[in-house]
Amino acid sequence: MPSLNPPCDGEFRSICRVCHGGCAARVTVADGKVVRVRPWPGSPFSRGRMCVKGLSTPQAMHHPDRLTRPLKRTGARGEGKFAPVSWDEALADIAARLDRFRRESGPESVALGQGTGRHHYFHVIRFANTFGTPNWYEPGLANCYIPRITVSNLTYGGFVTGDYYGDTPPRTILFWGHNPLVSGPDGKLAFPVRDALARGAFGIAVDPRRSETAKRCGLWLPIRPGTDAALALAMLRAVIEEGWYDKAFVEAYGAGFADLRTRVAAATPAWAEAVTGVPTGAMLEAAHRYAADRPSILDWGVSLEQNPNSLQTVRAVALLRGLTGNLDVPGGDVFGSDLVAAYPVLRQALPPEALAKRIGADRFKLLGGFRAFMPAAHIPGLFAAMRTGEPYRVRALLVFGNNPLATVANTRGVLEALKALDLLVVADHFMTPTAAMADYVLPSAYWPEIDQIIELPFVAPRAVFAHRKLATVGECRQNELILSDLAQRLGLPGADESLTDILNQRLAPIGLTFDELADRFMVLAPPAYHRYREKGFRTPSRKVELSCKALARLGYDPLPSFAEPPESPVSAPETAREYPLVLTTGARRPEFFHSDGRQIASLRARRPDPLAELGPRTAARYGITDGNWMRVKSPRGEIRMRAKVTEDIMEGVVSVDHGWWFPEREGDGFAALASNVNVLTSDAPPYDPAFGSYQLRGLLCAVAPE
Ligand SMILES: Nc1nc2c(c(=O)[nH]1)N[C@H]1C(S)=C(S)[C@@H](COP(=O)(O)OP(=O)(O)OC[C@H]3O[C@@H](n4cnc5c(=O)[nH]c(N)nc54)[C@H](O)[C@@H]3O)O[C@H]1N2
Ligand SMILES: Nc1nc2c(c(=O)[nH]1)N[C@H]1C(S)=C(S)[C@@H](COP(=O)(O)OP(=O)(O)OC[C@H]3O[C@@H](n4cnc5c(=O)[nH]c(N)nc54)[C@H](O)[C@@H]3O)O[C@H]1N2
Ligand code: SF4
Ligand SMILES: [Mo]
Repeated sequence: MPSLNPPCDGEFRSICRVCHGGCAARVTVADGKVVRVRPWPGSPFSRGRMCVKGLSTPQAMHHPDRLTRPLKRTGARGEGKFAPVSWDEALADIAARLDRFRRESGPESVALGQGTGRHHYFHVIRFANTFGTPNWYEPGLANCYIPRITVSNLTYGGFVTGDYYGDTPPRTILFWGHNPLVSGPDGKLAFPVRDALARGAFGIAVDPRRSETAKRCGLWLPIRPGTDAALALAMLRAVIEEGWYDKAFVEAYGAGFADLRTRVAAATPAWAEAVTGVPTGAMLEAAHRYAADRPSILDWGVSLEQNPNSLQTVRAVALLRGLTGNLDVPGGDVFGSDLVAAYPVLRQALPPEALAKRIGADRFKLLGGFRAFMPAAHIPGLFAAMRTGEPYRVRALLVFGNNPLATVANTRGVLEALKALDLLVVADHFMTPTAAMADYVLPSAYWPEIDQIIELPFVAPRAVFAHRKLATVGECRQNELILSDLAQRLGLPGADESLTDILNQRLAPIGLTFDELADRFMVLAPPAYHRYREKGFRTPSRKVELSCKALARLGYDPLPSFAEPPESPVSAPETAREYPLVLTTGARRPEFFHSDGRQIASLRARRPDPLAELGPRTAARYGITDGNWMRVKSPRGEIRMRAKVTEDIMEGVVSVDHGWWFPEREGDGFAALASNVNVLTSDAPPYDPAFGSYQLRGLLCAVAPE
């Protein structure tokens, strides 16, 4: 493993990974401690800026509550009593137990869980594959990013992100269920988006809230949560019937135009207005500008995926790019340039009979089947298996950087599942509600404490960066190294390969070793456009699949459609009598990354309490006043939030923060259920038929003052 960079004023270039953004940073190390983190100006993605989360890294790394030694449970499960143990003792015992479960109940009885987009992502998959278990999960996947990636691959042969970096600026940016000025890291960073709007791009925001991004847009389309597919179908229809689509492009590169035209014929603006609440005029202006005032970026978010019609919702929105030719053009949405090799996840090590046992794979073919982009287990089924032993026992769960008690739907069900396990191991930076349930809690490294490479933007990369271990706090270890140690103890395939070997393999296509890239810090690919003109798109038809044959072959609808959310005022009027408001959850906040960061004083001071946003008329009707505590209830449970009464949200909609727990209330189980929005959500069917997505946006709720 390479040692520290030669000291240079005690400052090193690195890449912030508090979120999955990747802002370039200058890290000051003194006496082995990270004392300061500031932006590094040379990255085209972060442009000399960082956010409050990244800048607070030294506070987090040297926080008095940080886990610095492995801990073993001494009390009853969940009692929160632990004693320090050595790494050797912890890992020897964990390995011995995993080996026993593997022999007694099959490798599929061991599951792995991980958080979103962390540096160790592919190493967790590698461990699962070589151990022989098909059951790993990440709480996003079915509900985050995988639908967007998979649909892009099926529709135009690759994932695309906005070209915020070239010489041609976008003229129009359509932000759909996405608030990148706050959440930017999904796919790109907030800063270039902010710059593009400041330089005059016309923004359009489809969002029930007038979000930070919507406030900088020329047009806001307030939408009833969960109805995005209806709006997209109507915009597709308008683009076709008004003749705003790019005729030359569609003729040369569109497959299935006539079928799509027939499918969207009934999606009139009046119908869509009745379903979505978006006024017809705004809807048509948005469609016209996106199609005609080019180049245009369509910047989409996770809202499109957190519903049981995620495949067709994402498809409907994706097709706007295909009809308007805003693909692979300067200032539009562009493909990446694969600079480096894929992470060797050793997929071939997983035997076919194990594949067949992956929970949910038989039903959700684009989440867990062989056509899936990154095949994973279906979370509701996996947690049910832990609770019930059906279809087989899942006895152990190893969790790396994930807090399912905060971030997975149906918190009470998750709690029961964790209680039923024979072994729960959690690697994290802090004791969390999930870690407090564990048999072993392992102290993990922060980003300045690890060696890794990162490609940006995610999944459509144009650059690769290296970050190198600069310091170590206590006995904290990088997750990849914890997994490699376990792999060696278990004698798994590939266990002899070091992390440096793996990174060197990945970098071979650009002719650099990890050490060499670490010295250079970043390698950028030159911009590339119009690549389809040579060989077409990377789809079976070599065209943009407006009607998608591959979906039809898998048994899914090749054309997009709308389905009313299963729990809505329209589809569940009985429930709506008691729960008359529409609930949406999880809109991101600048201070926190999901359930992370509540113990960092500077961040918590900016946002001390969990908020529920609602409009003034809605608040008045239920006696709720701004700044006071209130109750939010759903058919599943009840939580306590602080009311934020604001004009910047559609009346009748309540938007509730997610990820809340209270590190300061350790003696009280961190009050893990008190303000946790996933107490209100459900992991019960229906699910999206292709991805298994469940509903987190567009449910029903009621509110009351406290
Ligand atoms: N209701 C509702 N639920 C949601 C969502 C929503 O919008 N609404 N969003 C969903 C989405 S899109 C996602 S992606 C998930 C996210 O869900 P998670 O990935 O579970 O979220 P985090 O809270 O970021 O991560 C959990 C833990 O990772 C730890 N951690 C951070 N970095 C590292 C590291 O490098 N190593 C280790 N070992 N630990 C680390 C943090 O301390 C934290 O305790 O939540 C989902 N849940
Ligand atoms: N600061 C910060 N940044 C983050 C994260 C974080 O936790 N904190 N998480 C990261 C992760 S894993 C993800 S997935 C991304 C998510 O980031 P985004 O994709 O931007 O998603 P959100 O911020 O959750 O929601 C975006 C907007 O959708 C609106 N919305 C809610 N329901 C609906 C709906 O049904 N339809 C429409 N059209 N809009 C709706 C919300 O009001 C919100 O303003 O952020 C990433 N970046
Ligand atoms: S946006 Fe993400 S990567 Fe950038 S400074 Fe903030 S936390 Fe770090
Ligand atoms: Mo996510």
